[in-house]
Amino acid sequence: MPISRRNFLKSAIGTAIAANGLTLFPANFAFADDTILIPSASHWGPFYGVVKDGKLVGIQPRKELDPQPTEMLLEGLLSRTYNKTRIQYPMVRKSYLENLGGDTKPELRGKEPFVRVSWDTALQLTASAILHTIENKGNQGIFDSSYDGWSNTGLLRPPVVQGRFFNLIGGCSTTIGDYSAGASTVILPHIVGDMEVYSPQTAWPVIEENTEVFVLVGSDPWKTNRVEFRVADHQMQSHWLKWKQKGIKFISINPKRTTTDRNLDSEWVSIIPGTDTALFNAMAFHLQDQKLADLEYLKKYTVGYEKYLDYLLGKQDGVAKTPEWAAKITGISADEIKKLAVLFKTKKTQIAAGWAVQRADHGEMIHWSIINFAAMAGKIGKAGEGFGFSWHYGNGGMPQSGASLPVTLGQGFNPVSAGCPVVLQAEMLRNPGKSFTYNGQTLKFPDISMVYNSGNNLFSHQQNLNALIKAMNDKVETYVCQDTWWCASARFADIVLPATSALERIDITSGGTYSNNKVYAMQQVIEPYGESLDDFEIFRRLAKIFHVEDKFTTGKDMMTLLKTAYESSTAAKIKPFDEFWKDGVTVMPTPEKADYWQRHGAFYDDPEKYPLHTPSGKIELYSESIAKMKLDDCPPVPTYMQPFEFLGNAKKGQLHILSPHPWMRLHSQMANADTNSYECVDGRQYLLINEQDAHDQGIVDGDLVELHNERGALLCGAKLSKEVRRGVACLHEGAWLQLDKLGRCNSGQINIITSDQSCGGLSQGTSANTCLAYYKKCTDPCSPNKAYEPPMIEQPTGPNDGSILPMVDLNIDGRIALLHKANAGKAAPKISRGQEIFYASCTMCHAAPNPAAHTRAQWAGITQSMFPRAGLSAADRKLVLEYLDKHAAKA
Ligand SMILES: Nc1nc2c(c(=O)[nH]1)N[C@H]1C(S)=C(S)[C@@H](COP(=O)(O)OP(=O)(O)OC[C@H]3O[C@@H](n4cnc5c(=O)[nH]c(N)nc54)[C@H](O)[C@@H]3O)O[C@H]1N2
Ligand SMILES: Nc1nc2c(c(=O)[nH]1)N[C@H]1C(S)=C(S)[C@@H](COP(=O)(O)OP(=O)(O)OC[C@H]3O[C@@H](n4cnc5c(=O)[nH]c(N)nc54)[C@H](O)[C@@H]3O)O[C@H]1N2
Ligand SMILES: [Mo]
Repeated sequence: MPISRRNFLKSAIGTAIAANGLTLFPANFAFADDTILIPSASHWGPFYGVVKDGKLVGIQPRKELDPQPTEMLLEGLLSRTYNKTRIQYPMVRKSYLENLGGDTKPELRGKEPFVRVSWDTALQLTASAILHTIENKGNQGIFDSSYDGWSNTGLLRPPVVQGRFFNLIGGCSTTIGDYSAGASTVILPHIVGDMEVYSPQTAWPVIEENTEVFVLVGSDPWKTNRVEFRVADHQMQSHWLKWKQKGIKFISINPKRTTTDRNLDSEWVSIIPGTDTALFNAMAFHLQDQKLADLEYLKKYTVGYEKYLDYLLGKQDGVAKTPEWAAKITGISADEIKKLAVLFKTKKTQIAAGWAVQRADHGEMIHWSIINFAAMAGKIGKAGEGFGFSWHYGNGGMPQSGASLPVTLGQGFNPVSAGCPVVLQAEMLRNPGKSFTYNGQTLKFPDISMVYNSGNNLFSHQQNLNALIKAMNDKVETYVCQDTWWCASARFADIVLPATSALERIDITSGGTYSNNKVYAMQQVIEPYGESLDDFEIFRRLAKIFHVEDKFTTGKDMMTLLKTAYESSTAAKIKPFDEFWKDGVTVMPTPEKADYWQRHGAFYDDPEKYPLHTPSGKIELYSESIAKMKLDDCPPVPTYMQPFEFLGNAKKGQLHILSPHPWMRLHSQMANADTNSYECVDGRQYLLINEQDAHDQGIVDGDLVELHNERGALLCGAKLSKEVRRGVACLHEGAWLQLDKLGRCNSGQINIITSDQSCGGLSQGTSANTCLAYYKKCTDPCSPNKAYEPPMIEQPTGPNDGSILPMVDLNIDGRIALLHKANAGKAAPKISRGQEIFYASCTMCHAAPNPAAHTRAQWAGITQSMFPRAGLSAADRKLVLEYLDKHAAKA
């Protein structure tokens, strides 16, 4: 039974125990002589791999660095390493191999067996497909779907090396924009001159000293800080608990109560999903109505107040945005809205919003409406007050060390400029050449016939998976997936290249996303599993086939690259590389003044000297730049617009299904680990559903539930709760896809029912949280969930290792020679040092990999938090800014 096992593990955590082959070691455990400890680091935290006879037998946390290691680190990492879903050998889908160059029957993807082949064969087939695409469509015909997927935490993680390889052979089409905060990263530079979502937050001690009310808007830091894009170390919890003890009042605006709320005793303000913009506008209206708006602040720090007021008062649409108006939309009473507005105005208030609110239809509006409210209340930049959109992420609020981090090989410059917003992949495949808008530009979809995916799980993270599968099968001739496990993205592929897990290779990384105060060694803990190869090595071999190996590696091996990277960072001044490598970590000091840092504080103190990087230098309550774009769905003030699906237009029998990020996984990562099963109901993703809603359909705790709408259907397990709003249910994203014979996802993968309509024409971000579905008790499951089983595999008919090449002469060398000949006349573009550094280091920091994506002023704002994340020295920063200045969009 999952529950009793978890309790058992919890109670036994103080001693070394063995249960079902799983061993936990406490921090001070004394090991026998035949056991070695090898330091490494992961998204889940820093650790020692405990190795005996060359086998990983356990994970020992590093409590001195991470006071609260999660079960994902302690148990999940081990159980997924030797999981039956590891990909052991290169594989090719049967019909693809048998009908090479002919009808490869893409409709059988995910349904037929794979055949084991040798690395040579797999890479020759991959190279041939790349060449075939370039010969027929040019480099733009290849789509790198890897965006900045989560994969592992190393410097040389798959999206980096994949980008680097393709850019050396003429480039490829790529994704545009960001998944996590796609709407806000585009709009906020227009409003406050920074993306805000990836920026440092006011330092923890400043909150402790000053703040009286802390508002969480769709934010659950206890959960989302469990993992980190680099290395989680769970520093935030003790500070937040101190705030609670000190008497800071926490208010949580959310359709569900969260773990954070339980830890902080937050007051729960239950809201109808997708309506927060109406709430903040109504609170702004109330400040105006009660003569509580801070007019002096508005005059000194903002522009556009009059125009925003026109909207609030309903000058154009005849609808005043009163608390009564918002009460009907949000499900929060008018009295409560008024009370909150006055409380936030009269107390020292910090408003912390998460990102799920903007992964929804009209996602561009929500953070903006919070900013306008906070400005009207006169808060932004005052000690402990204002807004912050990254409290829930990367230890937001941790004082900043100011250290520079290791920098190594980057993606380099991509000669192909075509791309596709992350969520519009299926639409792109269906509509080559069709135009779309993005941040005021009109761009065209490329014509794709090959997709290469490494280190991200697109058959998990993309919305409307049925549409994606169809578009892939109709349009994509070859789909290559390079992954470590048999997740759905690998199962649906034609060619599968097994990557080692991060425990089976070397790399380095850093910790404390916003503090940047640690550099970690990722030593190789165990030998590669099966025939898997490092991502770097896979692309090095491909680069060799294409005669660009020297450029790919710069003539250096991994260890030399890592050492050079380390030596470029502040860490090298503290500890020499060899010592660092042995210890596994170098901690860099944080200056005391970092404890006093207030977000937007300099602007508040002296707006003339430290203007925001907006056209006006101030907070733009109304944006002229947005107005000029004339987008129907992105007006120039933060406007509440009815989402395409929400409870306000739901049919009887429908629920609003939210897809929060999972507690016990990192998206789809660890879905195959034992730890995931603790949360599952009968092996499937659980659905958190309101007791009354469950009762209406005769559903009891633990029942199998079917969710369905016009996009698809899935099966999941009911967990009844009072802590989720009526009409709303939560299904964590990231379950692995397994379609049953009725086409329903048997595992509970949310994206079979979500929409791939973007949130709006400005940003084309995802609208994943805008989703209605019918629900019922399921009485006809076809089988248990088989998502976490390996696929069918056939042994090849030739020698056992599959080393025979198919009967077709691929003529790789001849075709590459032709390609080089065709390109011979073209001079290589001259690249400035600033451009080189930008493409090497900055483009992996969530900023658009294109200098024309932002104006000069916006870059000046964005780079203030981008440069520290990229770990650039002062001299390099200057060079990059010079490059960006030259190529930025016109204001
Ligand atoms: N409905 C819904 N959908 C969402 C979201 C939502 O809120 N709701 N959130 C969205 C967001 S914000 C994000 S960031 C995305 C996340 O989407 P992804 O970044 O795709 O998420 P992961 O599941 O972490 O996928 C990482 C993949 O890399 C593989 N991998 C791990 N290590 C290695 C390695 O060393 N080498 C290689 N080659 N592969 C490796 C893993 O097996 C896994 O398949 O999902 C998005 N999708
Ligand atoms: N454990 C864990 N941590 C993670 C991740 C993970 O997969 N697992 N993923 C990481 C990544 S890539 C990202 S992008 C971040 C995501 O960070 P977020 O996007 O902030 O996280 P979510 O869990 O999607 O949503 C946070 C809260 O928003 C609430 N919410 C949803 N819709 C609404 C709404 O309309 N109004 C209001 N007021 N609230 C709403 C949800 O109920 C949830 O409690 O987390 C990161 N951290
Ligand atoms: Mo994300």
